[in-house]
Amino acid sequence: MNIKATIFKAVLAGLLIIGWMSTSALAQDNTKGAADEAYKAEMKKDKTGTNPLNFTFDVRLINEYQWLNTDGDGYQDVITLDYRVPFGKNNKWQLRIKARGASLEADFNDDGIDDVNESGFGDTDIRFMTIPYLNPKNFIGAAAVGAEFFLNTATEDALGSGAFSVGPFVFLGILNPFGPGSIFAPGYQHIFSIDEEEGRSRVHRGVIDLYAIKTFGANQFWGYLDPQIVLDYENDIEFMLVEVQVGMMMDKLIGTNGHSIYILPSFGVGAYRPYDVSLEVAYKVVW
Ligand SMILES: [Ca+2]
Repeated sequence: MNIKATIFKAVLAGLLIIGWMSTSALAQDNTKGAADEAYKAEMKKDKTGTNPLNFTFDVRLINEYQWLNTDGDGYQDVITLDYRVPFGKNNKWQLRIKARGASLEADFNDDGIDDVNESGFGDTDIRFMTIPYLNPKNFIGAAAVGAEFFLNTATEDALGSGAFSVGPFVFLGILNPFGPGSIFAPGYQHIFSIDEEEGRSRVHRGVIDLYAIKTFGANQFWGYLDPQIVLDYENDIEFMLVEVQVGMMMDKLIGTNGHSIYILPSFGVGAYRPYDVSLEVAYKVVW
């Protein structure tokens, strides 16, 4: 059995179902408006920046340190500036920009000599997203779609993909599956390059994302689990990344409005994992 073909068909079927839901959502019942308003009011109080359906102004400064899956020693430190802004009529759209600086040091063949030792700017991602379907009363409360553009901005070959890629994506929002303040958001993103630098590989991969979040204490604390299955169609390999995040609002400690911090360990699974473990810390401001 070809697992990738099966997954691809399942994703296509999912997209068709979402399309059908979006259309049928046009035939709204009278109570839907009230439920939508209640949900939106609830989201307005949430400054954790953890609900992917909640379009806020949002800036994050993130530092991630990765212990790479190389035969010899390999480390990468990535600093990311992540900025999100709602736009369009009724703020129906969200724009997210991620710009990176990276420092990479790796001995691929374990001869004690670094094969790469570079630092500079990394690639930049720009993502557009909207929520064509929202019905908080239903089991599947929302469906989001969008596209991410991966720009080839790295100043050193080792720090980027060497390609311009596009990644359309879709995810569902199952609201409050583990009690109030929780969301399960399974999604799929299909990423492919449309232009590569000479000598660089094509990019063609899929990412199955299984994001599950719960907030506690009236949106003061949160924890999430985000397993991601990466299907590299170009190289015919798979691996998995499992992210775990715990975070807390800082407002009551330092008298701010919408400031928070989090820590995010991530674990690579499978022979082709890019890193064994990574540790991310971030400061975030939501308004
Ligand atoms: Ca080496």
